[in-house]
Amino acid sequence: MIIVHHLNNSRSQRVLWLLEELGRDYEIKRYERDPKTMLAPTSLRQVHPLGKSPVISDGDRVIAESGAIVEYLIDRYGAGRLKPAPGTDERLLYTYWLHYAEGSAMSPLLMKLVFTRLAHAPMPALVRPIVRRVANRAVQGFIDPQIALHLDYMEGELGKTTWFAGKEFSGADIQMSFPLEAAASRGGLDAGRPKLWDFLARIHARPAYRQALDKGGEYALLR
Ligand SMILES: N[C@@H](CCC(=O)N[C@@H](CS)C(=O)NCC(=O)O)C(=O)O
Repeated sequence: MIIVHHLNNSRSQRVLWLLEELGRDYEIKRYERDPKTMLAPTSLRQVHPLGKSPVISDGDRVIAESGAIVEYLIDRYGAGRLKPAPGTDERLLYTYWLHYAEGSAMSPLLMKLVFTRLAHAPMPALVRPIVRRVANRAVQGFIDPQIALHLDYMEGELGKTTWFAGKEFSGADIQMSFPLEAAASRGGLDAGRPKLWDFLARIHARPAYRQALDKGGEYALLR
């Protein structure tokens, strides 16, 4: 039985969605973020030393890192679905976006989250204006332009194909959902990028996506 170690409001929502698309049975083991630090509970480190989500177990195997999980589940249980045929241009796109989501797109979004929190963190009054100034300069001078660069790029690429890896929906779209939902919720995805909004509307309309939401519980990224 596949067990998904599921942290609330996290990337593991993607894994639930994928399992629903694949029609696999699975069990959810739930973990709650610390409301102040937003970190996962240390009990998750008993499953994998980093204690991050998602992590799954499948028999004796423990697999972490969402891209690796998506690849593993599709290779093992997809029966040829949700990934383009080997050797095709679409397959190369699939591999590219599977890596790009966490390797490139998420970096500036995470930086934005950290620097924005830093600017509003409790701190001695004396240093507050300096810290806020530095944080705001980092966001305005570097992070926001980087996010815009990535969003423009993704908008352009989705203008060429229906889904990220071509005409067919694939695991690459599931992997790409998280940076786009994060950008929609807090990272500058504005109305000037209609292809990306249309992508989000199309994935949110998928029955498997809705079923995963019902099972996973609160997913504040959608707000
Ligand atoms: N690149 C990793 C990122 C894993 C990650 O940072 N997960 C977040 C949840 S979205 C987490 O576990 N945060 C809580 C913590 O760091 O304690 C992946 O895609 O699996």
